[in-house]
Amino acid sequence: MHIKRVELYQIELPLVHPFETSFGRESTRTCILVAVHTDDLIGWGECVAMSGPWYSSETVETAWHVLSDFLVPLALGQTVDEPTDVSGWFARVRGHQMARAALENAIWDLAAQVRGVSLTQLLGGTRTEVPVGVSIGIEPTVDALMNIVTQYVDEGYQRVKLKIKPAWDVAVVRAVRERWPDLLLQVDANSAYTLDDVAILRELDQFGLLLIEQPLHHDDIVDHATLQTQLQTPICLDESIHSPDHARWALEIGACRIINIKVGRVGGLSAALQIHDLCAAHQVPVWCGGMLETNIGRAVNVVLATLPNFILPGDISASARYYQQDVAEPDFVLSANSTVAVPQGTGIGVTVDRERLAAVQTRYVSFSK
Ligand code: NPQ
Ligand code: MG
Repeated sequence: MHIKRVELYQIELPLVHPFETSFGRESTRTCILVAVHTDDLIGWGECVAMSGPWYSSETVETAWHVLSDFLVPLALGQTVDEPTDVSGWFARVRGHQMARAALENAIWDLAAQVRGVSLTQLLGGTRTEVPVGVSIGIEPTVDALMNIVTQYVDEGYQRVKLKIKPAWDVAVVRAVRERWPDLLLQVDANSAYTLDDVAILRELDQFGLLLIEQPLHHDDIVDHATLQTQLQTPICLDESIHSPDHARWALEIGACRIINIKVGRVGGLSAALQIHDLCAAHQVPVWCGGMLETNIGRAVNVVLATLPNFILPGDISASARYYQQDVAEPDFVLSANSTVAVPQGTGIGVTVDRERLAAVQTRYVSFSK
């Protein structure tokens, strides 16, 4: 494959329902789509950075800059056959995982198309459907939260994740657990607690949670290792794990018993595959996290979740959970057994709706060589 052109599209999609976490509340999703052109094919990737530096230090603006000024120039003109070579091009670039992932993933899409296979086949995935769950944000009242959980359970989701933060934790989890004693349930604090809050976090042990996600500092593994010795419930790390090395360090010191893999957070599919294999070697289960992706990023998440160590349901909800109309089709829909079907087409298996893309596009640039 010869990379002759790269386009960046900044898009804005209204969320069907505001999404609140311990770091803030979002009503629209701004993100960047990357299109990589060879002579006759286009590969698509999604940059999951938020509009502000609230989940991680990356933003749409930092990604637009690093892609335009550093990563795209390193890719333009390259001839590549193995998509695992791409991360080597970016080796000198420090950080900016989400920007790198968008470009690398577009080349994975191309690599599968060139071979006439689905990305699942290229990765060696074996599943035709993957178990999924739903991530539910913080609501104004417990009643409002209970109504939303009821809605999703009635839709068929068999795993629920609740966002928590101090003073929105034990009481909320208790209410949900008492109403649905057998529901697969987990919580995500997005780093809202410190080791001073151990007593509160230990109270969560009574609810039979699958995991407690990222309770402490977004860049910590040492305090999480200390906390894990005091909790029955497995700690799952998200924000702290932004490379295969971070995964290795976390496993070596016992900072977590589960890892949430997000292809954007860790720098691309190559890194995600390395973390999947490392965790499998340590008998540590993983699941696929979500960043409110469009169907382009969602397709990659579904494909990743077909790998054998993706044992727990992912935050890969149906497309309609976030957007009234997506930029790519077909939508992912929830099946009766709380799964979504794996795309069967070549590449990532979804097609960009050019009319919809034009309607939601707020910025564009094209680079050629
Ligand atoms: C998490 N995702 O697991 C992230 C948090 C998150 C599904 O909980 C815009 C873009 C808003 C990305 C809100 C889920 C977001 C976002 C929350 C990511 O921690
Ligand atoms: Mg998380």
